[in-house]
Amino acid sequence: MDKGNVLVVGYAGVGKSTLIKTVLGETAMKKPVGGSTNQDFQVYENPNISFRLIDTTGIEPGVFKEQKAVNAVRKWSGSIIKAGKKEDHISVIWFCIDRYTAKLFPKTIDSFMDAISIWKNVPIVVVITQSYTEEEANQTKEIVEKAFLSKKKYVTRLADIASVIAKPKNTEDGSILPPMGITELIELTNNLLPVGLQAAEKDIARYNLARKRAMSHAIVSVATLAGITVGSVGTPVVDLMILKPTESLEIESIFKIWGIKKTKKSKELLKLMLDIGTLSITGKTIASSLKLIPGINIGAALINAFISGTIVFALGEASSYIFEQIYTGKKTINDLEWVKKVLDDKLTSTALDKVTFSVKNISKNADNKEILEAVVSSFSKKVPAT
Ligand SMILES: Nc1nc2c(ncn2[C@@H]2O[C@H](COP(=O)(O)OP(=O)(O)OP(=O)(O)O)[C@@H](O)[C@H]2O)c(=O)[nH]1
Ligand SMILES: [Mg+2]
Repeated sequence: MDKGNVLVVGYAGVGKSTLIKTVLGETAMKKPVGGSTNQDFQVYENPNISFRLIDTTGIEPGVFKEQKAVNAVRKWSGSIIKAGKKEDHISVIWFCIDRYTAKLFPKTIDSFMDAISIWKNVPIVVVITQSYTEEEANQTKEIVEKAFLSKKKYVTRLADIASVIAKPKNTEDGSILPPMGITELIELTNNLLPVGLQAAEKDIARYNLARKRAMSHAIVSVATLAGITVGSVGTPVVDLMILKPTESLEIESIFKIWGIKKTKKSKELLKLMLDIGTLSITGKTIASSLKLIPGINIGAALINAFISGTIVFALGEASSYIFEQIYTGKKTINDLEWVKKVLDDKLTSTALDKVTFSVKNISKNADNKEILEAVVSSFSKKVPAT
């Protein structure tokens, strides 16, 4: 399929590459496409989406470097035009900015517009990255709008302002801020492409389903790591109630990804899921069955960390599945019996088998990352029948 090209520019370190990875997926990021040897302009694509993303080296604040970055974009754009290949032309520009660099924007908008001046009528989307609170996002938005309003010729170029979080963030108080705004950015970018390049609505919907799935997995990883940390206690038996806050954040964050409306019914559903998550499987059951396995030579803290990680992981995977089924309309929010069954299956029998099978592969002095890997790989492996 013919694709649009989106040039991703902005200040250094605001999260351009991270955003591209979330929009296109890890695998797309492994290898840039095309024969370009220019390290400052890397082209990435995913075969299933209507546009490529061109990652650029960030603009360092500071006069000399800024001018250098401006010249680099001008020169590169000029070379694209000169080469005369229409399929390489830029169709949309994402300008990435975060709450810190926003303060510099009014002073740098002229250089920025100068850098992209070759792409005369190309729409610009300002992407506010790492947009953790609405208040910060709004302040940033206001600065951006004002700067674009400062000159008549700039006003018409600003097509939209989008706020995103590209990667879940763990805060110090232990909460999880889920990714957001990604599928919306994909949709609005598709709509800005020349009509011939736009993907059909159903293709975009299918693609965004895959993105939501990937973002759910990212949350499950972050939450599992938190569960491993919390659960790493040296007592013979782990009290699973200590995982409740982590599990609650995990379920809530995944719920947000799927954009299901928060109603009385959905709150009930979340509560049910959390209750099953903390109660259906007891640490005692797992811990005592572990003792029956010959050849386990890791300490109680590691065993507990692994059990905790497994439970948070299994709950997260089950939640992702449940919310996806509801989002796609295959199940409804009223299907509580079905929800119970999914959770029971995933948490009780499956988790127990996986724990007892994989715990043997953990080394004596494993760190939390190694335990996370063991948890994840135990779920991707088939457990042999015993
Ligand atoms: N948690 C979280 N971290 C982010 C997010 N976006 C960026 N980061 C982090 O911010 C740092 C910089 O992100 P990059 O994606 O490398 O930024 P960049 O704009 O490509 O930087 P340059 O290529 O140097 O211009 C990395 O440590 C990222 O992990 C986000 O949405 N959430
Ligand atoms: Mg980068």
